[in-house]
Amino acid sequence: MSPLDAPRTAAWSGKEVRSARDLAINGAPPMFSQPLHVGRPNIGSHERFLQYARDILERQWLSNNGPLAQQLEREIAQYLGVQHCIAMCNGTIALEIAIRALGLKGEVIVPSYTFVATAHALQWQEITPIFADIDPVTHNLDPDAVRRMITPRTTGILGVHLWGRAAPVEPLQAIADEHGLALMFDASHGFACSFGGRLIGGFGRCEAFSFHATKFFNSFEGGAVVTNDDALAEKMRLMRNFGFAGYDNVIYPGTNGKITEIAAAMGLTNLAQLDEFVAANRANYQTYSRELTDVPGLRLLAYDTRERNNFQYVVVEVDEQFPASRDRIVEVLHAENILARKYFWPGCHNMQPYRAYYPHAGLMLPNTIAVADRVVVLPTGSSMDSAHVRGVSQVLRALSRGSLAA
Ligand code: T4K
Repeated sequence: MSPLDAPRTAAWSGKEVRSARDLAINGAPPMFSQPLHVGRPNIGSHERFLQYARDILERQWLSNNGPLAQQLEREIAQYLGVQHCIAMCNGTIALEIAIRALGLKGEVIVPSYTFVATAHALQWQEITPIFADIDPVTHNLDPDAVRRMITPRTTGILGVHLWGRAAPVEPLQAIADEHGLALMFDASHGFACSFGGRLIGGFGRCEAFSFHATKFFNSFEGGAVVTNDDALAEKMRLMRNFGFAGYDNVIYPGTNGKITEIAAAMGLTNLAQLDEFVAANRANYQTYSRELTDVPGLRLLAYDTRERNNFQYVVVEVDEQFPASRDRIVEVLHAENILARKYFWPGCHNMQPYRAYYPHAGLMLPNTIAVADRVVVLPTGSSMDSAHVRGVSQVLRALSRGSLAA
């Protein structure tokens, strides 16, 4: 079954919101019978996946660099146009292994406006994440802010391609070169997205992807580091498997970062249908764009039409022209079974242990704080269609009439 034929779980009630009494938060039935999620998995052909699963059971090879894991690595490397893909059990371990293989220590500069795993992957290894501010328009690291955070203890920069829009790759590379720092990227949002016409994956020393269930491309849980550096790739392969270089021969300290065969099967299944997932996301994005274009106080994050994007995240910024606060919007939407998210509020610097370690970090992060306070991420994905998007948009449009906002 194609993902686009999959049963729609969240039926639109057909409700029209004309007055405050029509809102679920005021006791009316919700807009949708089931929750609409940010991060509902895109799932490819069930039949293809089940065939892979049957093969795995027949072969009795379940993990440890099995044939499907190797095939997934080959297909991803080819798709991204990179030399090496080292598949991992999740995106966080992919980050941790890449960070360790690069020999980062001391301090590493990261954005605070990201999923907390980016910072945790450093902290877990007793490396201090130093939070640099973002550009309020791109939501990505501001190169000038990065410069300001460099100290004699800095060993690297960990950029994030937030929302699948590339971090400022060239200025960051220039800063890294100038100061002798390693540059790597958290590309968890960036699968099938491009910068300068090149797919994300080949920038910096290496890039780490997440293939978590909620990501545009998933392998249940999973991830990968991709690189064009042969020696780095070899090191990461060893680290992923306890440092084993053959039977009974450990030549490196390592961990268990291996991807299972069943996860690789899901990855291969979904890799074959990436274009369909992008098309579904793009269609939803375009419908949101049409529906919300003239709503004062709401601004849909734009994607550069010259680049490829996976349109995984439908990001709306709420400003003071809108009669309801961002938090009120989220509350109203949740009551309607529309599980919008406040990603990545309140910023890593406001989460533990960072908040306790650096209580004044926010002084250097005005744009991070402002953006985190005004963003709401709306549901999308291949289990949603234009009727769902119109239902979500209808609630937002109704709220924009001040009388319903209170
Ligand atoms: N770096 C960045 C920039 C990242 O965004 C992430 C992950 C990472 C690193 C780390 O990669 P991994 O180690 O996770 O591979 C979710 C995901 O758990 C997380 O992977 C993701 N970023 C982050 C942005 O979102 P939560 O806590 O917001 O997810 P959760 O459990 O609320 O799920 C979101 C929605 O998806 C829910 O409403 C339900 C729905 N859902 C979820 C799952 C797992 C489903 O419908 N089916 C499912 O199987 O973090």
